[in-house]
Parts: sequence; structure tokens; C-alpha cells
Amino acid sequence: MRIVVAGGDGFCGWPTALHLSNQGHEVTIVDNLSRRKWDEELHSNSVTPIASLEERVGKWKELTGKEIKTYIGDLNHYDFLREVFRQTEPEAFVHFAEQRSAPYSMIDREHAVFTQQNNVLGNLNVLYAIKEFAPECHLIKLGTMGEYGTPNIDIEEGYIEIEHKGRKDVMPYPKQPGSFYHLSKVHDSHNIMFACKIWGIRATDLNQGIVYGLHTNETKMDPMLVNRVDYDGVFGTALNRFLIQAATGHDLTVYGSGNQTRAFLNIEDTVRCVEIAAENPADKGEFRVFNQFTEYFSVQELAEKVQKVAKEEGLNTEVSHLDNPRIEAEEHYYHAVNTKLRDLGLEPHLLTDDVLHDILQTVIEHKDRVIKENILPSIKWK
Ligand code: NAD
Ligand code: USQ
Repeated sequence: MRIVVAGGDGFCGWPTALHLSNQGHEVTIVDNLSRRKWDEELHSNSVTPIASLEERVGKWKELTGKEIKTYIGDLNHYDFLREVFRQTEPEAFVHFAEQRSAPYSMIDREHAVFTQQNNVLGNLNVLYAIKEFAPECHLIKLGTMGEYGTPNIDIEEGYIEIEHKGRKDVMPYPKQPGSFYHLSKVHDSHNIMFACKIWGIRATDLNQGIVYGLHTNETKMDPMLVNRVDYDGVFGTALNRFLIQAATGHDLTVYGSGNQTRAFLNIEDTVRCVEIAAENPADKGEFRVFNQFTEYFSVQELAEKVQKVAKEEGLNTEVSHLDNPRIEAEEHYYHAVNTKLRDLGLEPHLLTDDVLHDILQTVIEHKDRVIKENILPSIKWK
């Protein structure tokens, strides 16, 4: 299949592009390299030293003989996107290319506006490009479990049957997101659903949980293919942050009580889920939603798991409860359905101690790169 991976220089996009290429698909990466610029803005970095995109795809070709084409540009520049569609004629468009940090979107007005412009308008351009240049193309869009928030009822996969005053209907599941970033994903979902309805586009929204780990079979093939791993208070996410904190002798930064529960998956499952979605496309006009996660944990549980494994590695790690910089429920019900990807063949990589040891050992190798001042959270919701 001819597949465009937008955001293919990022944490999820890079290993996905390699995996799809390795499966024999004709892969094209589109990325404006803005993630590397946000590192500069925040004076931060990936724990693992990442090569340039050019070096990465060059090494991939040298090792496997497979070519991944690259287009450097912004989804918000429609002339650029039009050319990408004309030249690649995609059968699937995997869309990772957004500003994905909740704290970054909450820095100030400018960052909130930027996040929603970048994400919502970029996605709208992709919808128009599919309509105009590749109407059969399957949009595989990365959404987030955070679109749903933490309702006091079970979270279904995208839709819920509601009975109201004696009448029934199946409706989009109610959304209660927790940041301007998460809201951008909700706006995207609505735009995609509408585009499917009016133009007959086919789309799958992958409501992904928090991704941990870094390695996949492909990124392990050479140090130049290594994935990025974020640890700072802005782009770092819960489990990866805790592992890097343990590696550098920092206390594990649990926000508030730590009873907030979130859905998680290993990066190895991210790449497989996208492959499954690509190989089983939505029907014309269908807006399909899959909840893409394998397990859920409270933040406190994760910190305790990391503390245990760190101890086994000879590291003395404490769990600290910081004042929560976010506005979020810390005590809540959480039960989310995730059967659709499993029904299509996903075999989850679960979070075992061995998996934690493996990630911890990798980040220990690179711990000298960590800029310690970036570890504590600096952005507050209020
Ligand atoms: P990332 O920041 O590492 O990668 C995103 C990539 O998109 C970057 O390389 C960036 O340069 C590029 N990009 C951003 N805006 C662009 C634009 N307008 N035009 C072209 N390129 C652009 O993020 P990630 O962690 O790989 O996340 C990828 C997607 O998955 C995001 O949409 C995110 O919301 C979603 N997601 C991520 C996680 C997670 O835990 N990392 C969890 C759930 C959902
Ligand atoms: N948290 C801590 N300590 C930390 C970091 C986070 O307790 O050091 C807590 C947060 O308060 C929150 C939870 O952990 O309750 C998750 O925070 P996070 O930063 O790991 O994840 P989040 O902001 O939700 O965003 C990440 C990705 C985003 C994706 C989302 C999936 O950055 O792109 O959409 O995970 S989900 O959480 O399902 O919405």
C-alpha cells in the first residue's frame, strides 16, 4: 500500500514509518520538523541522541534496501500538501502530525492558539486534500483517550447508545477533555466525522492512550534508528518520565494523590495498531473509532512499579507527591472498552517488570544527556 506517515519524524511516527516500510508498504514521511524546534524553544532534548531525518532514512535504506521518501513541510500549507498528495497518491494517510503536549498548550494564550491552529486546521487541510486528490484514501488519525476525560460511566469506543424520554439513538460518546491540546483532538474528531458524512471519506480515529517505551524491532536495528524519548515537564509523559527520573536519581514526580487513572500502551503496540487499521480500512463514508490502549493504571501504581524495578537495578528511588499543576480529577471511576483492535488481531505487549528493566537500562545508558532543571513541571493550568 502507498502510505503517507505525517509526523513521521516524531516519537510515534518514526517507528511506525519503519514498521510499515518493513512490512513492504511504500512509505512517505511528511514532517515540518517542528518537534525539534520546540526542543530548542524549551531548551530541552530527547534522552536518546536522535539523528537527522535524512540520516535516519539513509541508514534505513542502507540496512534494508527499502526507500522511505520524505517531504519536509507543514500540513497547514495547502500548496505543499497538495503536491504531497499529487506525487504520492496515498491509499492510507496516517496522521500523527500535531502539537501533542497538554502542558505546552497551557503555557499561555499564544501556545493555546498555536496548538489549536496547528492541529485543527492542519487536520482540516488533510480532509480537503483527501476529498480533492485521493477520495478513496483511508485517513488513520491519531486521537487520544483524553478526549473522553474521566466520566463516571464506562467509556465506549467512540459511540454510545442513549435513551432519552423514551427514544433511543447511537451518538458520539460525550467528550470532557482536560487541556486545550486535548480539546484540539475533540475538534478534529468532529471535523472528520462531518467530512465522512458529507463527502464519503473513510476514516479511523485511533483514540490512543499514553505511549511508553522507545524500542521497536526496527528501531533496534541500528543506533542511528533510535527513537526519541521525552522526559521534561512539558513533553515527557508519565511512565517514561518516571523511568528517566529513576535513572538520574530524581524523585518520581506524582502529581497530587496519584490516583488519576490513565490508559497506556507500549510503542510496539502503537506501530502494530496502525498497521492493523491500515490493513482493515474503514468503509466509504464510515467514521470508525478504536480505543488504542492495552492496560490502565493509576499514576501512583506506575510510580510504585518503577520504584520496585529501579531498586532491583541498584537505584534508590523515592516517590514524591507534588502539588498537582493541572486541574483534573484525582479520585474517579475509570473503565474503558478496547476490544476492536484486539478483535482485528492485536496481541498486546503488557507492562511487565522485564519491559520496565529494558527501558530503564536504555535510559541509564544516556542519563548524562538529561537536563535536570527540565524535570520538574513548570506549567500550571491556572
Ligand atoms: P511528536 O511530537 O513526537 O511527533 C509529532 C510529529 O509531528 C513531530 O515530528 C512534528 O515535527 C510533526 N508535526 C507537528 N505539527 C506538524 C505540522 N503542522 N505539519 C507537519 N508536521 C508536524 O508526538 P508523538 O508522541 O509522536 O505523537 C504523535 C501523535 O499521536 C500526536 O497526534 C499525538 O497527539 C498522538 N498521541 C500521542 C501519545 C503519546 O503518548 N506520545 C498518546 C496519544 C496520542
Ligand atoms: N503526571 C504525573 N506526574 C508526571 C507527569 C504526569 O503525575 O510527572 C500525571 C498527570 O497529572 C496526568 C497523567 O499523569 O494525570 C498523564 O499525564 P501525561 O503527561 O503522561 O499525559 P497527557 O498529558 O495526558 O498526554 C499524553 C500525550 C498526549 C496524549 C495523551 C494520551 O502527551 O499526546 O494524547 O498522553 S491520554 O492521556 O490518554 O489523553
